[in-house]
Amino acid sequence: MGEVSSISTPLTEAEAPLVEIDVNAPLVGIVMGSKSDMEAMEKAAAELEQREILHELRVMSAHREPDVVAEYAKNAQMRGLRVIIAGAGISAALPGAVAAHTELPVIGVPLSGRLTAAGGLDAILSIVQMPPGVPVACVGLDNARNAGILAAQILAA
Ligand code: RP5
Repeated sequence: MGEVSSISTPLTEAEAPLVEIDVNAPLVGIVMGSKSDMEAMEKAAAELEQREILHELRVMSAHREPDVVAEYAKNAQMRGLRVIIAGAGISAALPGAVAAHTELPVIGVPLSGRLTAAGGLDAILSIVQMPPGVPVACVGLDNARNAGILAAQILAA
């Protein structure tokens, strides 16, 4: 385990859980529905790398491993993550499934791939058409680079 931040002034209720967060903890979680998404999603990681923003890459499927996704999203804020980037193709439920379990901003990346219908429109609509009250930001098709830049902008705001 790495260094732990310390605060000498009294903490508010909201600040209290933060003292345990490892200072080397990732700020951005990059998740994707399949290993086959990795090549596209690494472009988000490259943008964060360039800006020296700590991040992690994980593969987890909303449909094949729903419990893993729920657990990851529920623990994300407590682990120190501030933004989650989620990429998926076809019936791209992952960004929405993550957003259902966290109040952190979620950026969805619709991916085209070998199984896509309508050239990626399937994933675009799956990610964009979230129900009111559960937002997911959506970048362009296969544009994980923009997700990395947007995550950096959110962190800088
Ligand atoms: C989606 O299904 C994944 O995000 C991926 O884009 C697509 C195909 O997955 P694989 O069959 O390659 O694992 O859930």
